[in-house]
Amino acid sequence: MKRAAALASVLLLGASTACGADRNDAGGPGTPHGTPPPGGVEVNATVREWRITADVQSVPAGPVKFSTANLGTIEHEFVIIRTDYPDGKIPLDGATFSEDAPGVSSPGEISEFKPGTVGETVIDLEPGHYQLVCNIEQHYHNGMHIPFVVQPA
Ligand SMILES: [Cu+2]
Repeated sequence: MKRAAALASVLLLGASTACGADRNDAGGPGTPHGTPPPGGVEVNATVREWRITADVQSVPAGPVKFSTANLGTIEHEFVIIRTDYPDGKIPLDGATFSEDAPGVSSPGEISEFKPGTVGETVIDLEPGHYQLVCNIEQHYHNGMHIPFVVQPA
């Protein structure tokens, strides 16, 4: 949402074959990800029906680059939610939850992106409890959420 969303980009999967287990491809041509923000960290995540994964469950506060692959068959989004609600327990308002309800806020997201693509965004995160979710109708209810913690730097 807001300013962070403007930084989000979507890349085609397969255009990033240089990004393998070896993260040592920073800056090379044709390597759209694998480059953490200065002083920050990168989180590699996936979305699909009806599951979200991330390669780390916590990061230090500061700039965090999310690179999220859509491995499903339909569009998904990837929303960073700050909340103290337990994982999966944010109260729904119909088929989604309000991202600015009491006790819920979103410092950023990758808005809906297509199957077979990778979305990216860099977000400056403060210490706290978070969830990484898809808030398309019914997707949170169907299981697209995981807990995420930002530690004091
Ligand atoms: Cu979804």
